Amino acid sequence: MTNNKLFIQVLQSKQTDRIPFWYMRQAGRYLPEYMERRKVAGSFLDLCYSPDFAVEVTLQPLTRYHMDAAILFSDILVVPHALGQHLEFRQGEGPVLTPVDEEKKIDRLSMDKFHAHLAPVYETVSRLHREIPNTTALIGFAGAPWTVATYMVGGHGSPDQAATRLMAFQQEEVFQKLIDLLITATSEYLIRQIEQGAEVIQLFDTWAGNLPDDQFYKWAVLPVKKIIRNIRAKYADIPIIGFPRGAGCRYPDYIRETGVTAVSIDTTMPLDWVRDHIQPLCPVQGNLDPLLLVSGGEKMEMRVHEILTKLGDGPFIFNLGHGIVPQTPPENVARVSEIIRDYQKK
Ligand code: 1CP
Repeated sequence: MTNNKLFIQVLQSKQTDRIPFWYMRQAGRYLPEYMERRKVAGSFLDLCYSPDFAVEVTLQPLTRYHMDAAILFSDILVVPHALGQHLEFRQGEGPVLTPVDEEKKIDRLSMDKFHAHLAPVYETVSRLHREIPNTTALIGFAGAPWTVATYMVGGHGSPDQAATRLMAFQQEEVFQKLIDLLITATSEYLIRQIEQGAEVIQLFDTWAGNLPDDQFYKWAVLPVKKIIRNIRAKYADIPIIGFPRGAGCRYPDYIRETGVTAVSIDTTMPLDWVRDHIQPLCPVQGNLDPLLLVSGGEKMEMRVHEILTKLGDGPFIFNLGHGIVPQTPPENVARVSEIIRDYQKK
């Protein structure tokens, strides 16, 4: 049976008349209606764990821009939170966790209350499944184990993930234990999202690019491969998009080894190279620089056209190369959406 959702058709490598689009972090602080809701909800985590608010915030960008996909409003760090790690989001500081950097701290993490803790997220997925327009696809997501581990071990975001890379060298077996726990937790978490109606899964590996070769294979490729195997044992046909940000020339190996359905490419990837070396392997999603979406104007429009011309023969989904940033003018998002919608395939 043909799926009537454009986004899913492209993930099945089918020809489409129009290029589907959505934006990573399409819900969030650049939207005044989000800030309004966030104030009422209290903290960011309250927003994530309140199905009423989370559903509303997920739908806000769709009301404005009619993307082809909605992404569940949550965060990659609800997984460590549900495993028992302390987590808060401080104003202007981002996430703060109590570091899990020794074996005894890893041993204290547990799956016992995991699904009970995440029940509101499952509820949000289930409601979204019922409420989104019938031509819009619903994306569920999680962080890939490596990226989630960088926050768990370091206790916060960092530009070089040094604490975690060091742990992977100095206490490899202990670190492997943490990654194994994340493989189990993430697989179960995503399977539940699919049960509740997520039609596509995206795995965010924001910090994969900082890993040297052998480490990239060990911590970015293998864990994702195992998660995909676990999911596909239950849901053989579910499309899974990988985002190994910064993988560079390792994208093709990542695709072949992990078994992802499609990849999200970051801003650094040369379009000609992507067309010649990645699109023959799988559908591609990307890769406008989020800062061009801030600056707008002719430069932004020219780049959008260039991306569409070079990758638009497909299979292709228009997106950014990383998430929307808070200072983005909403009218620039409207303009890019309009250009993509008007773009006619040759
Ligand atoms: O309101 C606020 O102040 C919170 C800002 C915010 C938002 C809106 C955070 C904190 N997370 C989110 C939502 C979010 N995070 C989504 C929702 C769906 C959507 O796309 O609309 C998704 C998919 C994420 C994923 C996420 N969280 C990633 C992976 C993708 C990426 O952007 O690299 C990462 C690394 C995080 C961690 C995180 N959460 C929030 C912040 C500020 C950060 C980054 C911290 C850092 O820079 O290290």
